[in-house]
Amino acid sequence: MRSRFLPPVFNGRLHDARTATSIGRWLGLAFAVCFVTGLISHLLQHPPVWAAGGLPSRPVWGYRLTQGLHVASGVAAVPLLLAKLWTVYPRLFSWPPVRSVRHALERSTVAVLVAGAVFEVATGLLNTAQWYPWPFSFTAVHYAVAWLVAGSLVLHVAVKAPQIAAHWRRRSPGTLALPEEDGPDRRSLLAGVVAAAGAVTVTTVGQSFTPLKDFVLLAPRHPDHGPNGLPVNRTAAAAGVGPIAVGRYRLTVAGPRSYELTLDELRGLPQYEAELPIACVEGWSKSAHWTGVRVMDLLDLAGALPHARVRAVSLQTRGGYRVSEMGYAYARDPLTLLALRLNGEELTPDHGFPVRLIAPNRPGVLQTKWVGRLEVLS
Ligand SMILES: Nc1nc2c(c(=O)[nH]1)N[C@H]1C(S)=C(S)[C@@H](COP(=O)(O)O)O[C@H]1N2
Ligand SMILES: [Mo]
Repeated sequence: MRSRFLPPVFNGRLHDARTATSIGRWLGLAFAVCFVTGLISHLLQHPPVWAAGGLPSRPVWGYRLTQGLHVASGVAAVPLLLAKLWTVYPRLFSWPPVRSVRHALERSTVAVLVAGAVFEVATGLLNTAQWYPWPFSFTAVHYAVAWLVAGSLVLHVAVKAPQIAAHWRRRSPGTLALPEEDGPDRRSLLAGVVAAAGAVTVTTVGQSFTPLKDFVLLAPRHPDHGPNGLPVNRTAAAAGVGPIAVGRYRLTVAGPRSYELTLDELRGLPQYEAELPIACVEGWSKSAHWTGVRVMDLLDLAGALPHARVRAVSLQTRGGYRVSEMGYAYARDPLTLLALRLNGEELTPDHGFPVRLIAPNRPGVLQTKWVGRLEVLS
């Protein structure tokens, strides 16, 4: 039966189990960091009802750190995943394609793992470029497939445990050449892969890790580019928010004792300052200096109960990020502001003039701009 189809023969070191394991552990580490930080991001953005109230508002830089790690590990996974796939692709041609039920199950797990991993890395990367060339909801699908990848990765590691264990004992089973030591070719490949992962990380991580901002050659954003010295994620024009007439602006606080404030009245309330980052889920973050009114003071004026949840509603009339909710830990944090000023100047329209929410340890998508209404819930 093999006369018509002769599968290619690969017996070099670079395609053996040892190389696959060497690259695999770095890839596994990147995926583990990506998965855990992704879960944190999902929890903070879409908390289950029972957790929503008490989500921690500290440390103030928490979300900035975890989301920065999420994007950095995802970016580093690109060259690692490509190298890993190149190392193992000869197995696509292994003959016969299925040897047993167990083998069939193992291969289908790997198929799910490869498809899921490529999907996660590719959609995540496009997300950092704010490009969504697909019809489904990015967050929901990226999150669901992450579980698929995590599950098939655990199975894959379990199935490959003997090879992995042998790797740590510095033997290489299942190869024709049985190399006892690493040859120069394998060392070069590993060095090249690690260098590529390092290079893509260093040239992108500056969009979140400001000390490396001068190296952000491959990142979609530079932390210094934007009005008020802060990048803009969605401009007022893109959000469909026209010029806001100061004389007509009112902040409505709806609660047990509802009231309205003009912009001048807001400016007349005690002003507080906070140094807080915007940490965008699309992969950039930057700290900024905010001045404004404390949300807790506005809630006290409205007679809100201490554990009340709060909803901030934007003057923006359409779009997914016009509304955000916060539990009491955020609402009562003295650093949670309705900001009027940013880095010593009045907010620019693109940063949410006249008033925007800024709270510690929170995804950027929830830092609602152009706030017109605060609602005390339950
Ligand atoms: N009303 C409204 N608020 C919004 C958004 C939006 O589209 N509409 N975008 C959010 C996102 S995704 C981020 S990262 C931050 C960015 O704030 P900045 O543009 O002032 O940097 O604003 C958030 N607030
Ligand atoms: Mo964002």
